[in-house]
Amino acid sequence: MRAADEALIVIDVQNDFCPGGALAVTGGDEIINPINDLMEEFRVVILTQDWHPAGHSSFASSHDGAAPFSITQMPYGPQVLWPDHCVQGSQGAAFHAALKTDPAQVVIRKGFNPLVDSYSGFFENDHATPTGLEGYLRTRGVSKLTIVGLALDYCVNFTAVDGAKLGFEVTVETALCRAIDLDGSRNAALTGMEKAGVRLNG
Ligand code: VGL
Ligand code: ZN
Repeated sequence: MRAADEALIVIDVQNDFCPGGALAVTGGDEIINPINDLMEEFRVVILTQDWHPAGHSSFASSHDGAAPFSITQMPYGPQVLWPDHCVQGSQGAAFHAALKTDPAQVVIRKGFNPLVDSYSGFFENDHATPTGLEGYLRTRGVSKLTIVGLALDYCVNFTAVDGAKLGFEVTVETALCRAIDLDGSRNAALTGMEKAGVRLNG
């Protein structure tokens, strides 16, 4: 069993990010069984869930003529426009049926603000609006984070870098993540995480 100050954060293991989903990540379902096993080692287990209202501003379909995976400028900076995914209450937004959700004490939903995307479990993409995750972790006495899940180059990456910036000791188990890999985003994320002081394991 891990120490009481260690938390496992499982990022976005949802149907839409697994094969057959609206924003499928190659091999996204391969990491589920090992994540289930890893959850048993941790006293503090948190799941995140991408949770967008229909018509969310991060969807290409909300921007006239925009192609999925193109980039637009939002008031808070550049934003990739995604296929519609993880719409609140949809089957695509549900956790993959193979993921054991029972060991988790809390689910952090993110991306629910219609005008702002949220990759990180800690802050919306304005890098300012908190989700409450930091307070939850601190009040439970957590100082070390292990992060796994989908996608390595977006939500895992942003959560890990924000966690390190906030002063947590962060490890990403790369074998328990899969990437979207848009224009080299996987390598860029690995480099960025290392620069931020995130430990990459596996
Ligand atoms: C994610 C793109 C859009 C993720 C979420 O979970 O990495 N990526 N929404
Ligand atoms: Zn999303």
